[in-house]
Amino acid sequence: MYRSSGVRRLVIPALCAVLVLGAVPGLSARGQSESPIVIHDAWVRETPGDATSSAAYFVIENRGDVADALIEASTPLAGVVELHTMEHQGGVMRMRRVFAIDIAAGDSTVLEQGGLHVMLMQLQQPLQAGATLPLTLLFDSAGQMTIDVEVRPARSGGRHGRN
Ligand SMILES: [Cu+2]
Repeated sequence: MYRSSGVRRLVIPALCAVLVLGAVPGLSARGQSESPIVIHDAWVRETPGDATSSAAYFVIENRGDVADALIEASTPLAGVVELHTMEHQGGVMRMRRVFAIDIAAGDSTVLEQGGLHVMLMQLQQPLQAGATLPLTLLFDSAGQMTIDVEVRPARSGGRHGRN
């Protein structure tokens, strides 16, 4: 309200210029998928009983020419969200926090059960299959995006058919 329209006029064309430059390789017709980062097959595990933690999985595709990294994730439904990986430690698989998940240029990185995942803790409500959870992802280069993540039963894999 207090901002003069003059300032807005300067800011908006500048943003558009950045978005258009970013879109040159893909030349999206509707101009809404400017990001070189594309998320596929996003799902989050249903929570059994009164569990308050879960994990989200998806494939991150980097269609751009520069390497990128997922550095942060958040959702209003969880108090704490961390990036995790799984690794062997003395014969036991343990989760370990990581601070970046790299996606090479022109490549994809898979977050899946038994590997990289987005850990959701302090969930404020149970996650029931069929619901969706908004997940905001912050990339080092591509910036922020929010995706809808489908809640699926715990036993299903990340790549089962959808209907
Ligand atoms: Cu974890």
